[in-house]
Amino acid sequence: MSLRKDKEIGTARGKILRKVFISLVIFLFIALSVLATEPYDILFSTDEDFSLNLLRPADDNLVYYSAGSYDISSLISPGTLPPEVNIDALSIVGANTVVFSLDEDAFLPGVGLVADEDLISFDGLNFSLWWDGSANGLPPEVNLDAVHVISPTEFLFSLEEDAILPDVGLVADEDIIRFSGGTFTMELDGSAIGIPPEADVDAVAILPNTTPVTYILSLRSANFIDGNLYCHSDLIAYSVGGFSKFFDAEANGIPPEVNINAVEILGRTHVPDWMLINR
Ligand SMILES: [Ca+2]
Ligand SMILES: [Ca+2]
Ligand SMILES: [Ca+2]
Ligand SMILES: [Ca+2]
Repeated sequence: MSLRKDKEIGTARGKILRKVFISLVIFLFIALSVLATEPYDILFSTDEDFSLNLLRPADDNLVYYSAGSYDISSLISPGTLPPEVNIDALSIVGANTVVFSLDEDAFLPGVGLVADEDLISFDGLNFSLWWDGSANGLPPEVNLDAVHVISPTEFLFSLEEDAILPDVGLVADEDIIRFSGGTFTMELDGSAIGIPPEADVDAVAILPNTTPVTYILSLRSANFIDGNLYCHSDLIAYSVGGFSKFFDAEANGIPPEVNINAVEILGRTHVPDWMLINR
């Protein structure tokens, strides 16, 4: 084979490699852009009543955040719950149906006494006892302070106090536990992944359609994780890659004294059918 032919083949190979490389760069750029711009809406509740522009959200309201603006959600309209109760955990489980928990035992219309470790559902008309905490093995003295429903029979939760649970044993208030098919398992061992033992996780959700799974967490009080300070209203993303700030509530107008104590994340483009809601 002549030197010239060798050169031609080399040049052709170089061109192909360059094209492959450029295509790869373009593909990665598009993939990363899609990831970065995936629009999410946030539904949350706070530990206290507060003022936000013209809104006056109460601790038993759900606040809806979308593209820089806030509204009080009509999923549980103001005045639906007794004014003395505080929602401390929330998840969307179906068309207009919210599963939530309260931070103290209370009487609810149509249900009667519900405990702070129970999960209650509201479909826009009626309250029902969705999951009876103590009947399923939670010590009655603990408070369930975070929930994320994965399917009608499986959910993640956290407790406000350290406690001993069936199947898993001692769980801490920064841990996330999975309840599935009647069995408790450790989903996220908080201190093992770097959350300080003195911190309490008070809200949990899962970012829709993420692989590996990305959890969204909030803390009850400000703490350092991996050298970064997260305050009580921050939403923190956690996946195998580590922790990052997902939503800075204070930078988005929430008064610094207000703690976000319940959260749900809604993907605008990839919401599972069973989670579709009218907002
Ligand atoms: Ca609340
Ligand atoms: Ca509760
Ligand atoms: Ca907790
Ligand atoms: Ca919090």
